[in-house]
Amino acid sequence: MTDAITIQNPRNRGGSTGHVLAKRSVTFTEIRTNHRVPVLEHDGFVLWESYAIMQYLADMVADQTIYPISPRSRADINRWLFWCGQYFMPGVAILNWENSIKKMIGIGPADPLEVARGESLFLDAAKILDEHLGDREWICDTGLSLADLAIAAPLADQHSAKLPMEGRPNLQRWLKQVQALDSWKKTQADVQ
Ligand SMILES: N[C@@H](CCC(=O)N[C@@H](CS)C(=O)NCC(=O)O)C(=O)O
Repeated sequence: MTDAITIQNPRNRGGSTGHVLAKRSVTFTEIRTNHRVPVLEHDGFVLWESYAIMQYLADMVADQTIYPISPRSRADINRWLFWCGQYFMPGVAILNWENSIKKMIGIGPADPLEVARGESLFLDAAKILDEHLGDREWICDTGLSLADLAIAAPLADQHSAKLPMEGRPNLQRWLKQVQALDSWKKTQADVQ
């Protein structure tokens, strides 16, 4: 059992994100059922899939506003979380792998065919999000929500992943707005 919530972080594999663990009950290898990070362990409860983790953590905070409990508000936020996993992340993941991670771990140059595939997927999804953000401050009507945080997170690597974000002014404006949040800056400082 632990006295603190642990989130296994991709940039700090096998360790915690800086939250101090009083005691560890399990090793990362034991809990990484899906062979991916992040994984949350909270008092013996193990949870993977980042959006499920975000929802769980939000639900534990009284009076939070980033994941409101009304069914329609939740449905709207959930819609964008599913959209992100299904349509936005595939392009981001390909470009991150080809343009950034392969170089970082020294396994050769980017594959141009894969880069083209990633760019095409990314551009299709970015267009939809950019248009959606044209007349709104945040992705969902209830204000800043888990949808903004989940979708902005992979864009932190936009330069190293060479994500084609040019010509998407609403997306750029929204991302700057997320990155200007105090909570965002605090988290970024922890992972750098
Ligand atoms: N849908 C999953 C994706 C998890 C995922 O693909 N994580 C990557 C890092 S961002 C990973 O663990 N890759 C394998 C590795 O790095 O060993 C989630 O949102 O948690």
